Amino acid sequence: ETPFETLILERHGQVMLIRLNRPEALNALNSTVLTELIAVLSACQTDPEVRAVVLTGSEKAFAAGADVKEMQALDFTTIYRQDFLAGWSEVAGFRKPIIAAVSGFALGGGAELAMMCDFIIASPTAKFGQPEITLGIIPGMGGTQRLIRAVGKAKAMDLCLTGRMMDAEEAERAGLVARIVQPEKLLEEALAAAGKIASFSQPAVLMAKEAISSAAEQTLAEGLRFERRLFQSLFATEDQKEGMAAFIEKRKPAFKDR
Ligand code: CO8
Repeated sequence: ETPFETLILERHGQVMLIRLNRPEALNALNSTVLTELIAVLSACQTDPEVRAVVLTGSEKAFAAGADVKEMQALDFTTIYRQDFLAGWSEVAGFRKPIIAAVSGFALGGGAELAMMCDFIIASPTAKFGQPEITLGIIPGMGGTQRLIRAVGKAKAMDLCLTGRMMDAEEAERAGLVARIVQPEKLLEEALAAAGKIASFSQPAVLMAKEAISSAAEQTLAEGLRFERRLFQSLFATEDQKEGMAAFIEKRKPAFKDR
């Protein structure tokens, strides 16, 4: 009943589960996926009933990259004039929490899409890589920028220059993956994490995401000041009063997002 060609949507309480669904192409990201994903995220952004998102693929592949068959015939002036791939920044700009649940291949644009999410929960079968170099190109939606921030220069260079894949364990050790969970528990754990996040005061959740996301873009001094201002502003909310009163009274808080 989903109106989308490349996505399957499932509501789990206040969490929207988005499944990439192009099994014939290992969920390769073509322009339809981009258009549909932006439409869904934009709807999630405005829907007050959606408080967190989980993005996943299939057991075999989160996404095996940009769609090579779609890209093959493109030439420079065409993709430069349309600013090819610029649309993906809308995914990175999604303001509510979004968790990537990764099983199988997360390659090229697939790895980059996972890195646009706030954190990655992976099954032991997950394989991350930036194989663009093997195609005569380089990563184009953040691979050279987000990967180095996640795993440091040594591994970012290694992955982007050799095109090799790293497994879930290496990715977790390197800081790319937040948790590894058994394949049959992957979605359950990602949905539980998203559900937990959804239960907290939304202003605090959004500000936590905004503060952490800004870290890469400013100096430490500016970042600390930004964090402190956001922190201070939360004392203008009823939820701060409620959260602290509930703690002291040893009861569950009833947050109102105000
Ligand atoms: N694009 C299009 N089709 C793909 C892609 C892809 N990236 N990956 C797999 N497929 C297709 C295969 O062509 C195949 O189709 P068919 O049955 O019609 O031949 C089907 O999916 C199944 O794939 P395989 O038979 O190859 O499956 P294997 O299990 O043997 O191998 C691999 C799995 C190792 C993942 C292999 O498919 C592979 O190497 N895929 C390409 C990976 C790759 O190079 N990805 C990087 C693409 S470049 C990129 O992402 C640029 C980033 C810029 C951002 C763009 C964002 C939109």
